[in-house]
Amino acid sequence: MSNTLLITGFDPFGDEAINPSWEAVKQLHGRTIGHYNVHAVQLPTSFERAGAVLGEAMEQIKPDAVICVGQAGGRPDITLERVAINLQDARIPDNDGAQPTDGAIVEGGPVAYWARMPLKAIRAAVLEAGIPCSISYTAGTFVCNAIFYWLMNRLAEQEGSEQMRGGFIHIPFLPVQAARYSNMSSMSINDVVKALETVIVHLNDVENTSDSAGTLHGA
Ligand code: PCA
Repeated sequence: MSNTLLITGFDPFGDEAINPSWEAVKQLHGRTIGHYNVHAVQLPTSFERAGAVLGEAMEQIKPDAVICVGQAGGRPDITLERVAINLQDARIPDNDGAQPTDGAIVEGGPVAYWARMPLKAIRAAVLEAGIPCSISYTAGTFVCNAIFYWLMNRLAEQEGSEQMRGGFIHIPFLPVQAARYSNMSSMSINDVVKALETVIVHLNDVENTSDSAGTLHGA
């Protein structure tokens, strides 16, 4: 079987000179991992442009699955996002200087979409590989949540994509970024790449619904 997987990373934003999501996904470009030929594309950290660039890439590549990856500075582990919400509310300007507050991503769209990945089975596989990983119930309200919502909305509306896998993964800072702060979490690029490889290999696993990923704190 030869399927195509589109994986995206973002360009640097805010005070950062690099974005670990792009540093990691570009290492996967052109490789065959599990059942997939992997194609990596960079998205701009822009509310206005990110969806258009992703849409264009999907037209060209016609992927069988899409995973978007973004930086979540301060998070200590790989976080598999469970839900995308129809809200953009930016704490800092994006790379176009835009800072939308309190707006919908898709006017009149559903409040939220679930990820289309077996998150618990994937989490178990990533942990088994020795890499810290958890399920997250918020991708925030910045560009990452926006592209996640945009993707899931597109998969919901596009004919023939009922079975398509799609989702969003946040990753920590790399050590070189964390070194500029005090007490900041980080993860090595090798571990991030290995985690993403593991996600791809297990993308079509049967979900382990008896494995609770619940949290008391919502953190
Ligand atoms: N992280 C940001 C947007 C781009 C990125 O890598 C976010 O979490 O929204």
